[in-house]
Amino acid sequence: MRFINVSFIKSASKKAEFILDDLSQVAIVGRSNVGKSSLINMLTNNSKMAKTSSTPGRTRLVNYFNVNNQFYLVDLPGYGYAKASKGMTSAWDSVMNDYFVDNERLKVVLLLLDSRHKPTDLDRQMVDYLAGLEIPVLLVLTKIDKISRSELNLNISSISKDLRFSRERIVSTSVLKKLGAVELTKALEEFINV
Ligand SMILES: Nc1nc2c(ncn2[C@@H]2O[C@H](COP(=O)(O)OP(=O)(O)O)[C@@H](O)[C@H]2O)c(=O)[nH]1
Ligand SMILES: [Mg+2]
Repeated sequence: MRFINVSFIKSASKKAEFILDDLSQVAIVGRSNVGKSSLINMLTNNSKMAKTSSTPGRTRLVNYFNVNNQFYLVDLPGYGYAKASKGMTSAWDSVMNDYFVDNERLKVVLLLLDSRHKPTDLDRQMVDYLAGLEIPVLLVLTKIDKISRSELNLNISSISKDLRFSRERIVSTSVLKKLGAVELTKALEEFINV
């Protein structure tokens, strides 16, 4: 499968606006700035497909991209946004909860982690939350161009142990060096019928 025909469909700010048609969904989550929008741009070969961090407004929304009429790639709001007030955080929680709970269309979540850092408490909470809902997760390590291969290997081991993910469910990527798109697409195909 390749991301050939991709189009932005809509942004939803609440449950009533979610897309509920028959297509499968693949969601992308991770803390703000981890590289969600950049990864979407890389997968779709379009540097403008998902806006990057310069437009924070859109990062509060659930953004739907139709891929080849085969599934939706769903860009979810980043967590741990430094400037978010407490009220903002719980609004985030409730939209996310509405999105994840009883969502039969959702086949897998791509949880992005910065390859340079240890998972944060919020990352861990997200992993536990998704596990509790029995939603399959692939861990996507971002920005691997910023570390050496040996550092990457060490970090993969520790993240794998720390979050109890087998290495087969961890994919390393770099938007800058265009690495990991093929591996990630292959991993995705295990979860959606394309
Ligand atoms: N060096 C490097 N920078 C990246 C990579 N992916 C994203 N970035 C940068 O990280 C910042 C945040 O990326 P963005 O995609 O907006 O993150 P988002 O908030 O998760 O959507 C931007 O300045 C990107 O250019 C990568 O693979 N390598
Ligand atoms: Mg973004």
